[in-house]
Amino acid sequence: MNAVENLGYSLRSIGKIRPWIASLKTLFIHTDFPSQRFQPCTMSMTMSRRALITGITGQDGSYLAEFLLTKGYAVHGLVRRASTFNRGRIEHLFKDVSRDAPNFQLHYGDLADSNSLIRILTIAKPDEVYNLAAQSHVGVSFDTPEYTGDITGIGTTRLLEALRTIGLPTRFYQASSSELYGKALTTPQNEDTPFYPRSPYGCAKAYAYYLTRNYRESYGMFAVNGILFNHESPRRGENFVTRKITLSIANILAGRQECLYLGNLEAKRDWGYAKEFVEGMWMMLQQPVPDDFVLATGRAATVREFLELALTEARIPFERTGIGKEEAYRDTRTGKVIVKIDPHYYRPAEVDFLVGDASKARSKLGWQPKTSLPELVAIMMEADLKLAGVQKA
Ligand code: NAP
Ligand code: G4F
Repeated sequence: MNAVENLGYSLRSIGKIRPWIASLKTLFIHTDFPSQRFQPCTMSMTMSRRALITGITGQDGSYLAEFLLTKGYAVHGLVRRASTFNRGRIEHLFKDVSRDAPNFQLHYGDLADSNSLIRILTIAKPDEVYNLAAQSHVGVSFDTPEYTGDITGIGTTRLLEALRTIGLPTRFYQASSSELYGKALTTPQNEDTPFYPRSPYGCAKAYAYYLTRNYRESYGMFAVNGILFNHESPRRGENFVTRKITLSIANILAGRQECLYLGNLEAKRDWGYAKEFVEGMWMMLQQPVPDDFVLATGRAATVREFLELALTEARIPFERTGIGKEEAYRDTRTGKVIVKIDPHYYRPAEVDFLVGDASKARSKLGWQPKTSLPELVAIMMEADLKLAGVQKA
């Protein structure tokens, strides 16, 4: 059964299990006592726990779905309709779906559509919601500020309000971002560092961050923010800088691409491995009281350093020429220029330097990143070489 057929099956099977869901209704009675709303319902201790992931087709959503399935969760995912296939990262998860006990179901919906959120929450009745869906590209948010605000900001309101309206005692995770710190006022950044967002994306995430806290304080909801620094993987979107670099290098070696065009090489980021970060999201929802946490590696590197690590990993000998917009990287074996600057990729306002302090997550959650930056580059480079069907130079 492929992913599309499976969604059809999932939607049909929901119809079949509806009476069963209705019989569970009393287990999710809304209570006015916040402390009681933090208690998991008795039934879900004996049954598999249920999670809803928005953004399940994205990098983090796909790793989180895998992680929760291995923990025995029934995983529901919100997917939006696209004219092109957008389930490549989760297609492999359909293999083990049993018709009698589906543990992985997708539902059509959109963060722009409140009714779809209410419908999906009513069907899935999740113990935990992970709100990972967003227009997540910082550069693109300058071109689509209103849309980014609608999905990345107001989308969170729609989901929290749907949960409040239905009255589920669900625990809620909001995918907050180190982009909140923007033009960072202190280094390294932790949970107490003031925000200074530098893009429509950062502003939308700031709104969603405060709204999540507001629902926690106003309605006693178990709603938390994970303030995550950049995390990458072979599943990273192809127009984020790390993946753009590893995929382009592989395509250049395969003879499918001449040159890699980049913007600001001096920006510094705290890059971790996405697979390790999704575990931290889950840990935040298992705490006795809701709280916000930073997840980061605590080390920073420039885009240039990432690029040079990737070229070295692909065994391409290189030399740098020119400065500023004229800067270029030449493959010294072939003499060809393989990296150039394209100012098109400069942003109207840049975030120059982010590095996180995750000591609170380490002491309270026991969360710790394990993969070093060179190891991460090697993982991504190897995956993209395999995808392009080439060996190192
Ligand atoms: P991603 O790969 O870009 O995935 C974004 C997901 O959101 C995709 O599944 C996308 O669906 C979905 N989506 C977009 N618009 C939607 C809409 N209107 N309705 C429903 N779904 C929608 O992002 P990611 O890297 O996994 O990041 C996950 C979350 O963490 C995002 O909120 C991001 O802003 C945040 N974050 C990421 C990082 C990082 O370094 N990766 C760091 C901090 C915070 P399609 O597949 O259909 O496009
Ligand atoms: O890879 P990026 O697009 O990631 P950015 O802007 O840091 O945002 C990512 O991390 C955030 C966490 O801090 C998330 F919240 C967000 O959703 C996203 O996942 O750009 C990284 C840096 C920037 O300084 C950018 O100007 O790389 C620089 N850069 C240089 N050339 C480029 C390029 N970025 C992109 N995307 N493409 C380039 O060609």
